[in-house]
Amino acid sequence: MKLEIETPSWGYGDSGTRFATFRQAGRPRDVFERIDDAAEVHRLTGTAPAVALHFPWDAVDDLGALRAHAEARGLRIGAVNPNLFQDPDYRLGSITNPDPAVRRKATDHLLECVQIARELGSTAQSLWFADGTSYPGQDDLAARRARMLDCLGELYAALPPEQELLLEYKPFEPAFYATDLADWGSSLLACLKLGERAKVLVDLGHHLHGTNIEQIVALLRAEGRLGGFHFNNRKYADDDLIVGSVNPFELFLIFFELGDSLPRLTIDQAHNVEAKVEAMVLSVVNLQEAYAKALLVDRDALAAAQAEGDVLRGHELLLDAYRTDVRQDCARARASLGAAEDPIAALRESGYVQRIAAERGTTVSVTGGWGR
Ligand code: RM4
Ligand code: MN
Ligand code: MN
Repeated sequence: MKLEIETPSWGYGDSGTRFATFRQAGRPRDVFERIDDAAEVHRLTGTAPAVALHFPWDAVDDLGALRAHAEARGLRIGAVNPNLFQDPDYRLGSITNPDPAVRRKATDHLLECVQIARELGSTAQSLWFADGTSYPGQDDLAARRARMLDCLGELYAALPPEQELLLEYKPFEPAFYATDLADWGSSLLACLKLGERAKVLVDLGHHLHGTNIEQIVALLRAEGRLGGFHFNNRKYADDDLIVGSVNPFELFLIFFELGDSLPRLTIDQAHNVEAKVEAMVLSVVNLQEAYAKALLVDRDALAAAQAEGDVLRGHELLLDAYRTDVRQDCARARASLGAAEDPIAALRESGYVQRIAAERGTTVSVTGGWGR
């Protein structure tokens, strides 16, 4: 009942692979319609009351009208995500770019997003940088990091007290040799330099294979520096698939490590071929079930087994919770939140998808392109 998930405005828009973008009928034409879709996900699931925004993808002339639109639909604005990866000026990086004029431009965008967040009532800057180099020798790695810390320091100094700074890492893509914030350690060290309101954001698609993500979660949580998540799932790289679709056990273990102190929980998905609203609903339902299962772990028995050094008892206690069918409990929780017992069936019966397809068609938005 307490779970709250932020869904991403960009997850409702068209996205694609390197090879093609398939336009879907009914895809939102602007941020107002993206918010309408987010409201539909919240109506069905009861636990998606916030929508994370991406700028300039979600830029509007009247931020007050945008905020009012969200609030009228029972939503609040979640994290603000500045975009420093599409402007041609950022070809060699944004806040690590060797050219001071480009770094100035990038930092100004970050500062602009602080003001946008203020006006929208958002309490977080969620930062991901595509910065990195593709070849050894392309740039000075230490100098790039120093430039980055400089720009982030200026941003942090401008943050109002209600806003936190979330720093996301990713090992590769689009840079293929050295990403400037490649792992949790690189992000954490930067956060420690910046200040208490700087925290690490863990995106489940941003690790090399074999990385124990739940252990990273435990470590950052213990250090008080776990800022939040970008939930999605992957088989190979940063696939941005539906949460819990490939590795539901990992998702359960992450919630187990979180215990009852939940940080900001955001979905970060790209729906290339699947129905977008339904994909988001399924992700929220999968999050609800993973969390419910984690709440079922008998922590007293677990502590006793661990104290006794009983290797498999603790493991069995986790499996016991994971194997419990929580679907009816979650359905009841949703019903008491005023949402749907079976959100996918309710979505399909509601005619919402057909309605938006008829109203919005497949028109390309004025701005067009990825994430919009
Ligand atoms: C990146 C990263 C960011 C997201 C962009 C669209 O890989 O996950 O969080 O904003 O994709
Ligand atoms: Mn992400
Ligand atoms: Mn990603």
